[in-house]
Amino acid sequence: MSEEIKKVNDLKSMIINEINNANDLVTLKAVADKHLSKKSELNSLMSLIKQLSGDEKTAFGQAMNNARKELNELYQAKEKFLNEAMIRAKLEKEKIDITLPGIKYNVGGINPFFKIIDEMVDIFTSMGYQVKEGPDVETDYFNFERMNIPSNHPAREMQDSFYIDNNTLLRTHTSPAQAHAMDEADAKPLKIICPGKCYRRDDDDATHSHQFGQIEGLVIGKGINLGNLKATLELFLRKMFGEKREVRFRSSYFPFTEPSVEVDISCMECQGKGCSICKGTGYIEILGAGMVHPNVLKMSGYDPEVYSGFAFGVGIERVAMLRYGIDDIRKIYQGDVRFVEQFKRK
Ligand code: FA5
Repeated sequence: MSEEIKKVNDLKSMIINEINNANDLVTLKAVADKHLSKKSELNSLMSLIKQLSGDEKTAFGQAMNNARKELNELYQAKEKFLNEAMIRAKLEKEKIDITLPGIKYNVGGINPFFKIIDEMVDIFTSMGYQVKEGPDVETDYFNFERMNIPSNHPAREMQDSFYIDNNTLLRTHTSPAQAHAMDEADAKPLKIICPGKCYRRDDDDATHSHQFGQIEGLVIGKGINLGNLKATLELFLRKMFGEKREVRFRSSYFPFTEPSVEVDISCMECQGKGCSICKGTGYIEILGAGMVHPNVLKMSGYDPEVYSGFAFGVGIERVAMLRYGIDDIRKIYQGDVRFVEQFKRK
């Protein structure tokens, strides 16, 4: 064996050792970069061929080719082996014991406040209403002036309020959302509901809270009349409370509607006989409504000689109380899971 071929074989043996000793893919790649690349020491031995004679050249060339082939095959086999070993180790680590019991996630209930909003939105959208929302923080102008309640009007006192500054307050009812919607509608017909929160300095008791929800409704068009309002509310009340519940319409007063009505439902606790919750009346009031006052129409850019409309404001918690037999409004806000769990998702 020529000295040149011996050099090739010695180097080959050394590289085989290095490949065999590489126990991870990073080390193996480093060995390949060093010994199997174009500029490797093994390839540089090719320059020895110049000093060899004919037959020796052939033998040397063969030895070089065999060395390259053998080393490449060994490298590929080792790479495959290490890859498989890595996957095996990963699988072993991530092994799942399918016989273990699963983790049980408790599904919570939905607060009846939101259940009623969803149900009312379903009922009214099925009648062609669109849902709009107004801001919780209102200006005096939208909360009162645009609702035909000027600064000296006694109706302001009934909604004694939380002010942020002289001109800004937490809205006392969802009715100002009417004015925003009418401004946006640009004197065109409207059919909307606006769910949201309201705030008043009311003393908290079984049926009153300083923070409560309302759903405002507003329909404006040509020839809209009180009969339309009554039919709409009756349909809503029947869908919400069923056929058997007593419903009472009373005439009332709101500065922004004329004529005005209020609607009561027979008390869930005493079925109309009179108890402490309904304060002996047998009924609980759930909404105020009426025909939109001509002044409100005018302030919102509608000609009251051409357009008319009706509006209503329904108390969300009161509907929830009457619907589910909740005897105290405060239970809706207390966050007691035992209470909310009774209103499981279907
Ligand atoms: C109003 O707020 C009028 N904006 C309703 C309206 C809209 C009339 C459109 C005409 C046209 P009232 O103050 O009566 O009206 O409140 C309406 C409903 O909100 C009540 O029937 C009641 O269900 C609910 N509500 C009022 N105050 C409270 C309170 N402190 N706690 C819980 N619910 C309340």
